[in-house]
Amino acid sequence: MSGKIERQISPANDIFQKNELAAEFLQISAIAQILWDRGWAERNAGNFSINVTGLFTTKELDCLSFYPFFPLVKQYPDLARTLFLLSGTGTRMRDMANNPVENVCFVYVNESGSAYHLIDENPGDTSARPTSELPTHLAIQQQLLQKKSPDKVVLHAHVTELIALTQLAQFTSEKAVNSLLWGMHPETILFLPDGVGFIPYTIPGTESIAMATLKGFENHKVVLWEKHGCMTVARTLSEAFDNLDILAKSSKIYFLCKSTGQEPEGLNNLQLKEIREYPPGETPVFKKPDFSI
Ligand code: 2HA
Ligand code: ZN
Repeated sequence: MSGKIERQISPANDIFQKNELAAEFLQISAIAQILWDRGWAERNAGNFSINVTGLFTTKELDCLSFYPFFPLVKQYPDLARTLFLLSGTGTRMRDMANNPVENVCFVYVNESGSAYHLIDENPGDTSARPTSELPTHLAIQQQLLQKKSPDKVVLHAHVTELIALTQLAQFTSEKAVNSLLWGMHPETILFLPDGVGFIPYTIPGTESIAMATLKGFENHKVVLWEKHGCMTVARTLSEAFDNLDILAKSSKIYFLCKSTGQEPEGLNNLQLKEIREYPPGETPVFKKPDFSI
């Protein structure tokens, strides 16, 4: 490697040390720990991407195009010159919690969106390569940019309670699964009024799951992958976790009720309608019960 290029790429360590990223790494560590503790990230399950382009100057981004590059199977023109922090393939969330820096990598998409530069703190044998779900992450991240969405994070996890739900034939449709999830707890429709998308079982890591997921995210913040897990988009990793947590709660309530041998009642349509009609961001004011009769 020529001395000139070495000098130009030496910011690798600076990138990992950048002050603005410290808060990201802290959040990654905290959320990875929770995902592990919940059992939503067995072995190397789960992955995430965070668009961190806004934390870097144009000059800093320019230096990244000297890193080794890898062609992409598909072109993502709207991701040109964007920088992502991604979980590394094969990494474990429990290790991520202890040492996020070692378990993530930076991916900088080139000028045409046809390849990415891999920025790794430890180039060589121990290099972290991006998650196997890279095509899905890039497709969703591109869609978020196209929609001018404030969401910067995409998170995939194996939320046990939701996977169990998709094992039950009666919930393998968008309508049925949303009706159940909304009915089990008022917070679900309050925070996820668009409900979840439902993707019938597809092999993970493929272009076809990426395309189906993309369609699901046209109208939802969370997409369920039948018998596998789910994916969510949010402004921060913490908020992404919240989306999954809320749904897991609803699902758990369903299974708890069923474990008594009874069917849960669920919130009725009027109750759901009332919650929907609260102006966004305002504390719901419940109508006083009428005791006059
Ligand atoms: O990151 O969960 O779907 C590993 C997976 C793939
Ligand atoms: Zn998975």
